[in-house]
Amino acid sequence: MPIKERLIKAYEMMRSAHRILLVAHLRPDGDALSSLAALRLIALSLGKEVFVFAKDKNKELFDYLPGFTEIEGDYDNLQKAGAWRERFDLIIVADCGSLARTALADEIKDFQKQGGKVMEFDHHPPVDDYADLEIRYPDLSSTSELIYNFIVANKITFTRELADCVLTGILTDTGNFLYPSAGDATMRASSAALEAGAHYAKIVNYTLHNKDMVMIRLWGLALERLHLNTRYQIASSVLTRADINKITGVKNMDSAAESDLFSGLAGFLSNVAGVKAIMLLYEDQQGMIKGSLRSTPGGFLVDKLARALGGGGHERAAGFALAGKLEKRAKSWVVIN
Ligand SMILES: [Mn+2]
Repeated sequence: MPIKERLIKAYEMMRSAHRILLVAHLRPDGDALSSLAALRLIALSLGKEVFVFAKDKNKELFDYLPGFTEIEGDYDNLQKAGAWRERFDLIIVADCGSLARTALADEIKDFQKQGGKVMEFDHHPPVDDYADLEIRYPDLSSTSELIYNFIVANKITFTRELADCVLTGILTDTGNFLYPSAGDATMRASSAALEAGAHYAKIVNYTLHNKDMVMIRLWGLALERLHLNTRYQIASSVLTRADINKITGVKNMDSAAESDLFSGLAGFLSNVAGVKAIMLLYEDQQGMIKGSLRSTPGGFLVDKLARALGGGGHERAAGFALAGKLEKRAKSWVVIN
């Protein structure tokens, strides 16, 4: 089904629902919160009852988003009000590659068994196939950009409040337009948001200052290890599983959260001047080495290199996985089997 048809179908599903539960991934980032805030406004404008949930929401970050205080972060409060199937007839999951990351996997499966419908808006690569209507576009910068497409396809009035949501999500997931994921369509969506009156200064202030301590420490170590291969003009860095476990203090970080974290870091590293590309290697929890490749402005395209290493992706942002471990030698890091 082409994207436009899917987006129109999604709006029809929202219109025919009465009580909608909106869910994003746990510890929601700006894109997840913005997507929820926008979908909530749209559902309310259709006269629906809405409940919004994202486990462990940070109560301070992005608190200017419309309806921010209506986003419930406490699992117990979500459960309090009784049987799900009676309370909701549609669940919309946003910005969440895996069902587990909703923190509601059992509840959602149960809800579907009882005839409830689930819809998904996302830009992550697929993990679980569960939604009755899946709207997944990994080419887009953010779920918020997808929501913008949803607004346009259904001729929903693009209010200033919706514009704030769309711009916040895009800026969060593109590192303020710095990552290669910010394509032409992203820029057009952002300019539409600005034209609709989005509060640019306020939003940028938030999206620039949203890095938590764990992220900054990981970035710090990656920067410290940044190494230049003068022959190929590639800057690279490595993070071992031991580094990641030590800094995050989490033994089993879920793979979607981890891939968000490292794609942000790879995007940030792609701002290094004077090199053609960057490569970030880290050990994942399955004993594989994940590689993220990003081309720098004016650098070379990285999709072919990724494919040569058994991976894939886009011209400016690609990746691969290798079996093995990272080991430190006297002068450099090597991949061993
Ligand atoms: Mn996102």
